[in-house]
Amino acid sequence: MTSIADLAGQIRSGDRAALARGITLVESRRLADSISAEALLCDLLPHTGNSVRVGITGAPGVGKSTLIEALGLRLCAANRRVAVLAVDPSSVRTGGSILGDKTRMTELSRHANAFIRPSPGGDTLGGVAAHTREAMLLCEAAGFDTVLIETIGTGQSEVAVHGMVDFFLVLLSPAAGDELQGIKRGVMELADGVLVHKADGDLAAAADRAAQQCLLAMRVLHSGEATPPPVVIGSSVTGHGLTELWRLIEQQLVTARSRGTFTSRRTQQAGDWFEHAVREQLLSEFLADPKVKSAMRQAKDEVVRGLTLPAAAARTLLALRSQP
Ligand SMILES: Nc1nc2c(ncn2[C@@H]2O[C@H](COP(=O)(O)OP(=O)(O)OP(=O)(O)O)[C@@H](O)[C@H]2O)c(=O)[nH]1
Ligand SMILES: [Mg+2]
Repeated sequence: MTSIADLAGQIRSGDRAALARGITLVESRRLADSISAEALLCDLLPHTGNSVRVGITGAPGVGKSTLIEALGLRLCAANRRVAVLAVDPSSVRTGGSILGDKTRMTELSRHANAFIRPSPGGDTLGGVAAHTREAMLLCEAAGFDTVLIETIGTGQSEVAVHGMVDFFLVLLSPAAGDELQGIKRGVMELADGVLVHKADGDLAAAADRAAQQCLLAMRVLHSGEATPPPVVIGSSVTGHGLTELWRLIEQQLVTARSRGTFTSRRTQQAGDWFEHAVREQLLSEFLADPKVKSAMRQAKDEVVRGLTLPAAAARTLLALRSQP
């Protein structure tokens, strides 16, 4: 069996099989594995942080995976090392995965400079997202300088992905006029940039119109700021607009670095993840307590029968913590 120190060394040397094993370790729910995973992450922490982290979201079918494949191949051709990860809320429910089942990103997955990891399974979105963040750190330690994270635009998962990336890109389809109403306002507020996708063939004219509409919407949403997040047009089928898109992302990050907001955003994110971890650990330790488990069943029964108020029952339950 490889020791954690050996595994860390192999990951740092860029060994993909070791990286995959490391990610499996951080995703594991076994207690012994979580202790090893923590040791591995601690070992590798000084070697993380050196990548451009980009989150990509949008409604199902808007072309997120196709964009990642097209963009990823261009970046790999330019000698960048690209890791692709996913936070997929549907995997929490069904055990499926947006990257694993639907789109295999066949060409990118074969490229020597790329590493693709489907979404981890898990009980909660918070857990899946935390694992994806840890997988991202391992990828960075393995020398990947670009991390692309795909997530479906449903609301909660965007907030989680926004909380782990430097640039959050929202994809809209050329029918964005209707779509803008469907996509939650909160998601548009999180966007660092918007790509009106599938701007090719018959859809090109509609994409132009959608971009104009979106620009107006972004101006309203960000009326207090000097410049609203940019809106661009592109197609992963023709490749049109993709060079400009990446140039724009890089430019935004250069500006963020010079203003200090790049570092402050990452600092804020790390603090938020810490608080999240405290909450998760408190909750799981509390719920694992046998005393709590049985009291919880009884309290729940009383609540559903209308004998106790939920808040009062919760307070009684929490008071068990301080009892020996
Ligand atoms: N015309 C056109 N079609 C595209 C483009 N990009 C993707 N598509 C098509 O859109 C469909 C969905 O593409 P995906 O990349 O799987 O979309 P997705 O957003 O990853 O989908 P989910 O992961 O299911 O949410 C596929 O049939 C693609 O071929 C594009 O730039 N132009
Ligand atoms: Mg996809």
